[in-house]
Amino acid sequence: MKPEIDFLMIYPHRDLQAYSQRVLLGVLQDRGFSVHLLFVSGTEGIQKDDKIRDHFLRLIERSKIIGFGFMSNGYPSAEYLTKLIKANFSKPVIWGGPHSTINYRNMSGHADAIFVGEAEVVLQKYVEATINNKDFSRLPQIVNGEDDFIPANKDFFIKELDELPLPFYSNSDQSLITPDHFINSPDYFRSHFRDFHIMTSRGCPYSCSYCANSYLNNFIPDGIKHFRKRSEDYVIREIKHCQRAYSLSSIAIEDDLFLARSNEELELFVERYNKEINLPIGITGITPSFFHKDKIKIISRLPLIHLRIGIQTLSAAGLEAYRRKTINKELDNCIDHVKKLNKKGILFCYDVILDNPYESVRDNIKTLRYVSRLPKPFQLLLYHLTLYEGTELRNRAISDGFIDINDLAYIQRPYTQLNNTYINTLFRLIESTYGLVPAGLIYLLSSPSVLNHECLQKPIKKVIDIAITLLNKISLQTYIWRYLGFKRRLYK
Ligand code: B12
Repeated sequence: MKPEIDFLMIYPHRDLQAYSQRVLLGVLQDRGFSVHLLFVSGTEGIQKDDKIRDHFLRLIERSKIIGFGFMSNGYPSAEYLTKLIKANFSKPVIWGGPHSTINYRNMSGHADAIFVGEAEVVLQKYVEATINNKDFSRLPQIVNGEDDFIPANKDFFIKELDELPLPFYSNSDQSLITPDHFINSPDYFRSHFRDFHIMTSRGCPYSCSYCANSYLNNFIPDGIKHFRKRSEDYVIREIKHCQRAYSLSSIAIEDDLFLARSNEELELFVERYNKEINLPIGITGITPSFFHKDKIKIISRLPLIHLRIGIQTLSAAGLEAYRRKTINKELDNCIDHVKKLNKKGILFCYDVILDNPYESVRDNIKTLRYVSRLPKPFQLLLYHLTLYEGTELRNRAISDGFIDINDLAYIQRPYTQLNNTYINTLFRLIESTYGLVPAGLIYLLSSPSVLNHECLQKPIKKVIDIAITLLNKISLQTYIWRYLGFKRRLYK
């Protein structure tokens, strides 16, 4: 008989990083509770395969409390699995994460309790109370349909992130369910957790209208800073702790804004990182407005492999709609540094958001032409604009008739699935050639003489679509990367 689990955390996703869920499990483990982390990548396996369903139900049977942590795209899986658990057991099932925080008022709960906001303190108190059969109805941040909702207060929030115990990084006490397999071998986790995504801070001072961040800030009580950083000492300890459990080959800093740290803080981090870790490292979530020359100089001393910059759009209409009017300014001033780093084999990745109903084709062309001139090669990451609950732009798009609130499939659309338009095909051409397609050709293909003639666009689009399929088949990246000596493999 396998040991009982005090708290089973289910993350309805295949991404083994599960950062927030590991932070919460770290806290519970530190308080002496036994925990298990289960990844469920789609529910097809559990629905169709009796053996996989049995594995799932056996894990539930061993657990005292079951929690789900998810974003909006994980909601359907969380709902399905909760119903399945409730049909077979009478055990407490709770939900938390950004989707629950934003939507708790209108979630037709199958869960016993929905947690609102950051939960390091309240979850631990809830688990303590539930396991000891004590009352938890006076705890804040919990919606359970019976008691009045008590909003967050600062005694239940982490003021300094360094106060937290280290997250749960372990190669045991984890399982993964895919459509075809149930996996719980420590070796699998050790060898598949290679690239460690770490968050060295929380929050973002910007309020881009497509991001739920500013809405999530409403759930941070007075007296707690919206933007909080971990010290470099904590970050280094966390990486070492993770290295003990997994065979890490690289690190990626996933903060909204790593470069918002002061130059002194960055210096300190670089010094300790190089001395004590020295694994290849990438930084994502770089906002152009923080991409200053002095900061670039400091981070260039790291064993850098990639830098990812959120451009999103260059058009005035797009920047206005996104509330990012001043954000892209610094990028132009740093192009020389980009070129230098690029030559050293550091891969630049640029995020661009497409399919914004508030942008015209002319607006898209501005972004397209700008991107085509960036120092090459680079990786272009194209996103279909999906407006999640709680975002300012979603409310605007609903009142302007661009989103049907009854369309439940809306939040399920993968962000990689772009609208099939001529202009998006040109973006995809840049994407699949890693920017190597000549800017002159992009200018020609986006010139009025083509755009004003639909009869021209159709055959050109067809040819480019075929070329893109072929390029993807021959895996151009491997050749380019080998030829140029690039250090970073690409984002998938
Ligand atoms: C880093 C990040 C990612 C990373 C990793 C995320 C992670 N933590 O696992 C990556 C790049 C993988 C990612 C992917 C996506 N992300 Co993201 N991401 C972020 C970002 C920048 C930080 C998230 C974070 O770690 N915050 C700090 C942690 C501590 O906070 P937290 O996650 O909210 O967790 C706390 C509480 O929610 C609660 N909690 C969490 N889980 C549970 C479980 C239980 C049982 C309980 C009780 C409580 C609880 O306690 C936690 C600790 O205090 C945020 C923006 C932001 N600043 O929040 C967007 C954000 C969370 N992402 C968002 C989105 C939309 C996505 C994607 C759906 C994008 C896409 N189209 O594919 C995917 C979904 C991937 C998935 N796992 O399902 C949205 C979520 C909005 C929503 N309505 O769900 C945000 C808010 C940004 C935005 N665009 O508005 N993301």
